[in-house]
Amino acid sequence: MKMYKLFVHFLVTISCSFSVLSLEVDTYDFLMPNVWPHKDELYLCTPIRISPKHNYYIVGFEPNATMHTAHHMLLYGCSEPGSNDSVWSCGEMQSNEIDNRYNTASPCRTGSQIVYAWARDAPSLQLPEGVGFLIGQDSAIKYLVLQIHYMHHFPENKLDNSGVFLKYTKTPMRREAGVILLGTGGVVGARRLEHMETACTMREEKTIHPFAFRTHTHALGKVVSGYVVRQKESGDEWHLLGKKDPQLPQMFYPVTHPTPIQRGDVLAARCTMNNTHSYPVSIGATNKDEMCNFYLMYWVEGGSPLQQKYCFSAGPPYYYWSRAPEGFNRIPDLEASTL
Ligand SMILES: *[C@@H]1O[C@H](CO)[C@@H](O)[C@H](O)[C@H]1NC(C)=O
Ligand SMILES: *[C@@H]1O[C@H](CO)[C@@H](O)[C@H](O)[C@H]1NC(C)=O
Ligand SMILES: CC(=O)N[C@H]1CO[C@H](CO)[C@@H](O)[C@@H]1O
Repeated sequence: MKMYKLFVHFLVTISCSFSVLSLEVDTYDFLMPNVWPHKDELYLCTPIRISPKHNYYIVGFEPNATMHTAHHMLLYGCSEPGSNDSVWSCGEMQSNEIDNRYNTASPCRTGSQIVYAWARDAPSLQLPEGVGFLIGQDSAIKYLVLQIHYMHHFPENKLDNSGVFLKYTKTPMRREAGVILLGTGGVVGARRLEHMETACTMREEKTIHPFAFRTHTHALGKVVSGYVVRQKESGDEWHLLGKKDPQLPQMFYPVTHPTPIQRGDVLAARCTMNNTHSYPVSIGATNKDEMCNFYLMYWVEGGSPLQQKYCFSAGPPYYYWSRAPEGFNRIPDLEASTL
């Protein structure tokens, strides 16, 4: 018996070290090129172009930043970057203020998707074993763009090169990672507690394995929750994928139920917004507007991720789960809006 255990242990050790050996992982230092954050609340972006002649798989992210400089970092995959500059100002919340130092553009011009998020005081997420983000030749991701939010300006002559060390390999990974973004349009009426909701039935012949989620709103968001809904004769089953207070660091957290999602299942998300203002607030890109986003990160076995990258609804007052074409029942009204 002892021998057997030892043997098993030996086998496991060997196969582990083999997979580590056969997987040649390199590191790319993706860092800000000595930028000077000259004012408060500055978002800066810097790009890298991926060689279009090769496939690469990102298998890990190691933040190289200190929390008193970078408030958050986001890594975007793009088909085209927002600018051809080596650094540009890329706040999600565009203001009308003209920046005299950096040109202003969004992180991506086309094909935007978030592949990594880091926020201060939060642990970094590791991709599960055998999972990689495909970039380059056979991927829509031709560029990676690093966005850093500098909350406070730097003194004169002090430069920053925070960023992320990308762990990547050319060895094909059997599990490809992908992200689907659920979100809404719409308006939150004055002094109103509102539900911004969306849902989409999965139509592709693929099984996706969710492993992480990220929520995003501006100031009015209280709770953001995401579900997979299985519609059965006996009633809808709502399985929670994740739920978060969007005022906490907005990074990827492990999903609550890593249940495989198949064709016919429905993905659904709700943002509970509390508008304490005396005026309505709409979904939009400035800091006076709101957002309602739930990102789901998943892997697929032996194939490409979903072609569907987004699941958006018109939001309130036009769309609610209770009036959705799926004809939902057993909506977890309380659970979806409380932490
Ligand atoms: C970047 O340069 C390329 C090639 O000159 C051009 O096609 C593209 O439009 C430029 N992108 C931006 C955002 O200006
Ligand atoms: C919404 O905001 C009001 C005013 O601050 C507060 O009294 C109320 O408890 C809030 N509701 C929720 C659900 O957060
Ligand atoms: C902020 C931080 O951790 N910076 C480090 C990033 O990595 C380089 C080495 O590549 C260090 O010198 C920095 O101190």
